[in-house]
Amino acid sequence: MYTTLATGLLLATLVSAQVGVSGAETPKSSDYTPQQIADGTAFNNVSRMALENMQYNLSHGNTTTNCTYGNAQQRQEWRTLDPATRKSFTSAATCLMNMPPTHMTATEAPYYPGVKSRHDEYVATHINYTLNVHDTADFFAWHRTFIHFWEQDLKNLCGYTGVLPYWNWALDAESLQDSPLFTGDEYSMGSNGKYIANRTDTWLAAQDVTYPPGTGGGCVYSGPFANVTVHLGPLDLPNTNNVNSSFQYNPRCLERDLNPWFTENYNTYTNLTTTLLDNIYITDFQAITQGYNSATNKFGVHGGAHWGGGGSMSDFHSSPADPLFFIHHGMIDRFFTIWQNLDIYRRQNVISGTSTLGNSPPSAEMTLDDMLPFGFVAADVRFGDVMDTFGGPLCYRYD
Ligand SMILES: [Cu+2]
Repeated sequence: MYTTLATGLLLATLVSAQVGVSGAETPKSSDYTPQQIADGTAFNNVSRMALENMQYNLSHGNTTTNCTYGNAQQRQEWRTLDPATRKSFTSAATCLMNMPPTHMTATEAPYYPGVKSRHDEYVATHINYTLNVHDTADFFAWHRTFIHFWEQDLKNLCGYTGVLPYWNWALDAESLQDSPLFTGDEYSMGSNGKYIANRTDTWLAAQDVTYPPGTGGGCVYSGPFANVTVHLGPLDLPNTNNVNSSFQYNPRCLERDLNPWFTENYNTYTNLTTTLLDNIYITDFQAITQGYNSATNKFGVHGGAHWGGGGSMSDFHSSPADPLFFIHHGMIDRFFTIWQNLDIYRRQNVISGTSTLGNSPPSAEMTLDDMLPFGFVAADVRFGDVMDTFGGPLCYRYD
């Protein structure tokens, strides 16, 4: 009894010390002016606060691994990479597309006719678990781990020596088609899709939203990925022929349709900052990030950039076919990491929800002891081991 009380007091002391050092209260959007929210000042400010909290937490020995703030890999925004690193990044991504599958067995192969490459094993795994990793408790943790494995493959299978970059959509939100990511030169992420004129607006039943055509629509035509062949999907695209079965072989070009209508409505600094600061409960934060449970925000920053990329990126099931998926989810993971670290004691290990999309069909509340499935990508991972970017198999932070 005395021991418990003493421990409780000690913890209380440590927590209050942490609060004092890290800058007290979790920031709110009302702490900033609309201008500071719109121009990124607020977002950059809170991301620095999150890093300080993270550093403080780690420097006080709260980590159980040898991963430290100092030796963790530091992920950077794509456009801050030097040109040579960008090129080696896209070359390694292409390498996985040209490599035979590494996990699928000969016995399994007949059931997955569209899986022709190591990269396809990622696409197929995402297809297989789509309804178990979106609008679920493990949306953030599963995608965090999924892109971590891809980053490891770039390094271990394709000789990449850099880190996984992320794509800060807010920098491109107002004019996505002019982004340096998509210039189509050899140091870019490849071009937009070839422009297809005379298209009409599209109505999306699930969101009951009508959107205008984007600035591309056809095949990526220059730079990295201009000559890649996509094998799986699409399963859910409007205005197109979708495949009849999940893993059908459907060879075609990589398509994009950069669409600023989405990014200017869902991926501005105002969108990012209000989502980050106005949702203090994980239930709300994960839903609003994905555009669920909101009458006005039907896509969230997650859906906004998927549909903003368009083409292959907008197919719910097979979107990892476009390597852009992985730097998009790098930003989603950065976003989650900032949210966690803004109130690290309460948010590091908080989860909410089940393992079925929108809890349909109903399933059990997930726990941190549940195993997250990675199919052809890698062995399953314990949920609680990937809540911290310094824990379990992970050792990275964002800049
Ligand atoms: Cu996904």
